[in-house]
Amino acid sequence: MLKDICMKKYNKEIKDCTNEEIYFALLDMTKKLADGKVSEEGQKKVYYISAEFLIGKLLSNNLINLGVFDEVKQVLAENGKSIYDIEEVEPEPSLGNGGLGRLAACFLDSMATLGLHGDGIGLNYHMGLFKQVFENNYQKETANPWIEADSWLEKTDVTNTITFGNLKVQSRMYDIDVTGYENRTNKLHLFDIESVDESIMEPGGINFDKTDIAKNLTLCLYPDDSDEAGNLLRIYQQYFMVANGAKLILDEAKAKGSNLHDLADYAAVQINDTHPSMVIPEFIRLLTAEGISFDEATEIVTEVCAYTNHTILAEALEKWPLAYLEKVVPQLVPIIKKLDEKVRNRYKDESVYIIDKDQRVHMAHIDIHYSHSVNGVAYLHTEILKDSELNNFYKIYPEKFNNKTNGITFRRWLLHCNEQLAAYITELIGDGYKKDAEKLNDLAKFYDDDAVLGRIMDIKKQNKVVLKDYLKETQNIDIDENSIFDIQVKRLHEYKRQQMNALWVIHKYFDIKAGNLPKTPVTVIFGAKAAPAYTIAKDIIHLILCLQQLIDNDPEVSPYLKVVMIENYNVSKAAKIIPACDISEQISLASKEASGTGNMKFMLNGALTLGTRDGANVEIGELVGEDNIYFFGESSEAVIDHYAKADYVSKDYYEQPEIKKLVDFIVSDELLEIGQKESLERLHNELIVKDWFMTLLDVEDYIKTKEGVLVDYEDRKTWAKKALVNISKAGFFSSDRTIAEYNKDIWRL
Ligand code: GFP
Repeated sequence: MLKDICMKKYNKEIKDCTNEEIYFALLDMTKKLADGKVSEEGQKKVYYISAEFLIGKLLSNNLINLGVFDEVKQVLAENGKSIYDIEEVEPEPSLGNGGLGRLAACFLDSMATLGLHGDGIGLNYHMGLFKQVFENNYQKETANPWIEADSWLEKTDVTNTITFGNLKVQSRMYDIDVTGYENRTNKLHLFDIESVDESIMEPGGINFDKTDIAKNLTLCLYPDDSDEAGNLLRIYQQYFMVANGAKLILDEAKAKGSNLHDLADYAAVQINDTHPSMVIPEFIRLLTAEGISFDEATEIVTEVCAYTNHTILAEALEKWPLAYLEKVVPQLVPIIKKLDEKVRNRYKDESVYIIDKDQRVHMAHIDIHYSHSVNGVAYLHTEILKDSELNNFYKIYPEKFNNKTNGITFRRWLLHCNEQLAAYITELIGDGYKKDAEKLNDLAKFYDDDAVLGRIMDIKKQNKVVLKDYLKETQNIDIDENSIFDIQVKRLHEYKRQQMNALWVIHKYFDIKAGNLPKTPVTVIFGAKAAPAYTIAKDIIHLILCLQQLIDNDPEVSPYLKVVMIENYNVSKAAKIIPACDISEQISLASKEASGTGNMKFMLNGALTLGTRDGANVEIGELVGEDNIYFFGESSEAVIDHYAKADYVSKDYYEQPEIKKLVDFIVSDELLEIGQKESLERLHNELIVKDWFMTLLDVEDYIKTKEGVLVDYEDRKTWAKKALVNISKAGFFSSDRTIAEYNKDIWRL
């Protein structure tokens, strides 16, 4: 088929085509194959609405799911081409920020794989989040355009006029095929404005006139919200997403025969975090306009909608000033007020009101009152929601609360990113695990098989070489494949505590200087983007980059320790980094990481977790057993207690000489010579006087535990066994399992 397409499109043989030409030919081929797999519409359909879909590059993933990857790879090889070179041609859409968006992408894959009719609804951000570049050891944000004339996006005929206060914009829906693994094809619907204007972006940066909504609405994900215009723009985006989504959902239901009173028999809507929460009042607006009473509309919507909470951080639970909503979506304000009134009539407890005394609208409260399901994303997280964060709601609606521990798609995070390991697993236990991930448990019979353990370590080594070559090529960085790869890749946030890992680096630097040389050198790899307006997060990146430079230039230390900050960490880079990892850093302050999904990707690829008892780490620990994971740090109960009593004083920890030495190194002459004084001093001060996420509380135990991990690595056979235990127990974390649970308990398709 590829041969024919190349002939028809370029009048050339495959061998004579450029990589770009082959990429576009494969794009055509994949779309055709995917279209052939669109299955019958059932009566009921799931709509997963999300501000982010971090889908990553799609070519290889689609080829795998369509069952033609090996064939295509071989045909290309026969023609002197490499699928991996072709992959490089594809631009990566940056339609997400971190775990939240990547989860949405994994879920789309699993819905299609399980044969569920489930589509995604989101926005077509032309510049995505941003592209991170390092300049003077600092993060700089630049635009990240990804849409080409020919891409996965298919222009559809679906258009709407969306009305805000006194502004109207024309929307259009674009579709991306979501191919299931040997199953149906669903759609990701991305809405755009017809009048978007990329030329309003400041050259080389990410700023633009935030008030020019008709031009900027779908330019960027998470535009800077440090001022009113930025907040209003986010509300414009959110309403634009849900207004188009709600219209689509009602149109599709009606086309299938719904009289709207029975909407719940036709549609299940999953609200991913609070960004899409306005879909609830929007549905009510549309249903009442069709003659349905307000009360009945509210009941219908509650039956249709379900809400997923991904965080307990107060700052991340959106609260929009009513005045802002009045400016952007005045048509929703009377509905929101009525919804609030209903709550006030029923409950005395002010903490569950939708509109608070400062006239701010709590979006999550709309979701909880007017959805039939509220779920957390890991066992511990859901328990914390029930017992503390959302306890007042749990007391009212115990039946709504449920847990759905996150998962990852094994197609991308094993079959694609670690072909060798996948092939070896198939050799050992057959390929049943590709459809039923729990079959990985069959690897248990090889725990003590030296030959198998040896192969597992060999494959790891080869993956380390792949990463080494990639870093050399892309960032001109040299790393040693014989060193221990200790990796922390995730969004930059103080609660995820990259700063604590940096303190370990400082500790190790001192240790090596004192002559305590590690048996095996250590390469500490970070990858993280910081939100543009999050100053301390950017200071942490600055510190890491300064440490990288300091150590690189120190011949005493550099043979034993290396720090690497990956530039512009994204899905494609993750696919190269994760299979090469030995130690997976999951070191958030206990209670703060709702689940984590990187932790699952690393274990599946045979890395051992060094982590706190937080999020899904707890479940990983239960599955692999305490011998096969390294836990440290205070428990979530202890941390929650510290917050309740407000008794954590970082200064008290800082005064301990061992800790003081590490923290003060941030403003040492050595680092000030490399870095910016203002930035390093700010971070230093933050750790001493605030340290809201309690770095200094856990740093001592972290260092002690990490040193123990390094010692354990010296016994390679035992290490390999632990790695194999992790791989064999990862089946539970397949997003196929998660999606099956959503369907059974919430959507009921
Ligand atoms: C958020 C939470 C994570 C969680 C994901 C998906 O991700 O703990 O695993 O959502 O539920 F914080 P980030 O966007 O912070 O990575």
